[in-house]
Amino acid sequence: TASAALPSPFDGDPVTVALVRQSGAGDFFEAWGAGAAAQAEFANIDLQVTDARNDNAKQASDLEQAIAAKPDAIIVDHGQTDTIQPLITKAVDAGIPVIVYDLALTDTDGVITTSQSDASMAEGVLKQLVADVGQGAKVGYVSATGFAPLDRRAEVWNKVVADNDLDVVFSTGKVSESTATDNIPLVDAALKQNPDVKAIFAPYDEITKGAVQAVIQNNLQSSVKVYGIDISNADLEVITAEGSPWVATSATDPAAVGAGVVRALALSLAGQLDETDVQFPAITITQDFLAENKVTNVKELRAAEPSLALDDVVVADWLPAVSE
Ligand code: SR1
Repeated sequence: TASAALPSPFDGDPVTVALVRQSGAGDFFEAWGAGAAAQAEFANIDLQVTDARNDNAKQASDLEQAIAAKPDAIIVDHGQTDTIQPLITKAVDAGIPVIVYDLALTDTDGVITTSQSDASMAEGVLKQLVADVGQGAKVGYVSATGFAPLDRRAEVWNKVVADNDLDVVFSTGKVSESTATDNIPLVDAALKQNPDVKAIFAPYDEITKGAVQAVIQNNLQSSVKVYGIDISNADLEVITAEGSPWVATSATDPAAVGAGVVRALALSLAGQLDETDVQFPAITITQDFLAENKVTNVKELRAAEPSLALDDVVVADWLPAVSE
């Protein structure tokens, strides 16, 4: 229940919001969607969700249909600039408020943009990588291009590689509806060619899990460390397993971020959002921190790191952070 009465336009019939997603698959996206739904329910928002399952043409057609339905607002979660930008412009021209999460736009006029602090996430975990394996070490990179957060993390990676003379002996990776499984054979092949690699940067937890599995099946877990991004219960199980090569990750609580995106939209519709770009801060989590604090799941991590709740980010008396 709200501690303060909801302001207009949330004080009458439910506010209709279309959430147009590129994909809802995987730990991060499932938790993000649940957080968005919980915050929407709190704010009297009727959230109508479409999931394109990584089919960019379908996401474009989902967005076309959302615009035609004239909702009170649209949230676009991830997407390809080429296919989505023209439709964002169309929605703005039609007077529909639009907020995007993790989407690179060429024209942000009239749009609220949101993301995690991707640069600091990558910096946090790569600082640990360089401290662990040293300058000039042989390293591997597993990611994909064309996804805004991965492209932002790649910029940091390229700089860290150059600044520390890291020897990148392989670059591979893909995003799909089965990202973890699909990356295992890619990293497996790369490791068979380069068994002397010292570290792998795999900056998306589904990809990280695939990389970890490939390291283990090549029996390289004592010589290859893996650095990831994101966190979930399944990830924590992998990181905290005895002898796991996944030694550090930078993360938000994805449910808190999904909720935060809905709050940013709600504040904007109420005329109370002062910014047009909202960044959700992340933390870097090491295997040692988890062991010291006896953290084995997200609930325990939230207790150990209360800042993950984002309960001071885009909030109001009438709109506290609600992600469960
Ligand atoms: C395919 S892009 C995957 C990333 O987007 C989210 O924001 C998560 O952090 C994930 O790593």
